[in-house]
This record gives sequence, structure tokens and C-alpha cells, in this order.
Amino acid sequence: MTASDTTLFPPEIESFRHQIDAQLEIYSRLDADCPEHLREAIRYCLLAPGKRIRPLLVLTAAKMCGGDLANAMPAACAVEMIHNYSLIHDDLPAMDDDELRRGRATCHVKFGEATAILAGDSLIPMAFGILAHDIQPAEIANQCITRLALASGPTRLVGGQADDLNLQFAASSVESLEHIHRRKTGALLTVSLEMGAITASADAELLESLIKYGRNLGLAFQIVDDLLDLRGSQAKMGKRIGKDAALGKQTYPAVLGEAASEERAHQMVEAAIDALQPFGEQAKALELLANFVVNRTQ
Ligand code: GRG
Repeated sequence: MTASDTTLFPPEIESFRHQIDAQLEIYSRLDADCPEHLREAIRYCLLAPGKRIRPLLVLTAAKMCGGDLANAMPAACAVEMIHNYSLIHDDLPAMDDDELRRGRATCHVKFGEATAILAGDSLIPMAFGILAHDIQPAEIANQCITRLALASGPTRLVGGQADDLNLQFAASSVESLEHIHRRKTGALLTVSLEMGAITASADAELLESLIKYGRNLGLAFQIVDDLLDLRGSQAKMGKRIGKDAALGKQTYPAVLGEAASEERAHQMVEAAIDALQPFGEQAKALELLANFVVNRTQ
């Protein structure tokens, strides 16, 4: 089963998901110098049925800024690769120690820990190589590389994950929770929109409006993730739930309560949609994605 075998969105967005899946399949073929076991692990994770939210944000932003989708597709695949590496490593025994992801055994359960580490490792240079090689012109590729490197590095994705894992930094206020999640969850969502806009050579106003949308969407996404961990369905989510509470982890519902968390997620989505005013009617697809994020059950 690939991501595109499930229907989550209206047809025009589903058609993007099919195109993303097809391109990820091509990018993960890899030549004979890649050991078979490693290739299999990379493809098992990358082609598993994820929602593809980040690549959809890249393509939708590019389209709204009048860009060429073929030039945005490498950025869409690159951010999905970075996201997948982070999931593989997050699931390892040294981190979250999870056995289920996207409805299947996690990478280390299926292929062993060493191969899972290497599959995650592989996806990072693959992502940056694709940006460098497949986006034109070189100046645009360079901007995408710089922004994705920042978003996935030690001050954003990796730093947010490090603080989240470190009980010394256990968040106890909304501010400290947001500081973690702007980096751990928000940075990759926001850079997806940035790269889409950049591949379309968008002006500063459109780029800024997308960044604002991304920041709000990122927080809403995390709040909903926390709520789903509390009351979602494991079958639908395709991963173990109820773990945050079992670990006594500080989450939005733990800090704010369920009702206030839900309200905050809706406020964030409204703020995200509000930020799209410069796009007028063109904003519809991102409005839809924001509403999907807040109402999702998986
Ligand atoms: C290992 C550097 C490093 C970072 C890990 C991925 C991650 C950071 C943590 C996973 C824990 C978690 C619940 C993060 C919050 C939101 C998130 C990234 C959820 C998973 O993303 P989805 O829902 O997944 O888009 P799919 O499978 O649909 O792609």
C-alpha cells in the first residue's frame, strides 16, 4: 500500500499525492552500490502510507505563487525524506522506542537497529543531493538547501527533539511547549511552504504570508497530535497512542486541558488562514489543508 491508496483530500490534492508517491518511488530506486537490505529499508519507510502533508504544502505553495510544479517536486520529495529520516530515528529504542508506524512495524523492528540508523542517515544526503541536482536555477536550489538545512538542523528539528527528549527541559508552560514544537514540528512544515514559494520565485509579501501560515499551522498540528495521542484510534493513526500520558510527558492537553487545547488549535488554524489574505481566492487549497490538520483523525 502506498500513501495514495488512501483518500484523504479532494481530487486535485489527491492527484498531487499520487505524483509525490511516484517521484519518491523513482528517487528511491538507488543503484547497485546500495546494499539490497539498505535499499529495502529506505523504500519500506519512504513509500509507506504517510499523509504527505509536507510535500503537499510545497506543491500547493508553489502553485499558489504561480510556479512550475516540476521545479517544486524535488523540494517536495526532499522534505518528505528529511521527515522520514526523523520518524525512523525517533522510533529507535534510544529515542521513543516505538514498534508501530504508519500501520506497520517500525524500521528497526523490521530490519534491525543498525540498518534503521543507516536508512535514516541515507535519507539526509539523498534529500540535499536532490535539491542541489534537480532544482533550477542553481540560485533557487541554493536557497532551498540553505533553508532546509536550517530547518532540519540543531537549532530547529534536531534541537526541538533534543529538548523534547531531555526531561530536564520538560515543558511546563504553554510558552516552553511552543518553544519545543516550533522547532520539532513547526520548522519542517514552515520550510515546506518556503521552498514551494522560492521555487516559484514568489515576492517577499507572499513568502512572509506563507511563513506566518506555516508557523500557526505547525502549532495547530502539534496540538492535534497531542490530542490524538490521548483519544485517537491506534488503528487509524497507525502508531501506538497513549504514550505521552504514560510517560508523564508535558503536552498541550496536560498543560492546558483538553477543551482549551482544542480551542487553541482552532484559533491557530484561523490565524493561519487569516495570514493567506494576499492570495485571495487562490488560498482555497491551503485553507483546506489547514482544516484537514485540525479535524484529522490520523
Ligand atoms: C529524530 C531529529 C529527530 C526528530 C524527530 C518526527 C519527530 C522528530 C518526532 C515524532 C514525534 C511526534 C509525534 C512529532 C510531532 C508531529 C509529527 C512529526 C508527527 C508525524 O508526522 P505526520 O503526522 O506523519 O505528518 P505521516 O506518517 O503522516 O508522515
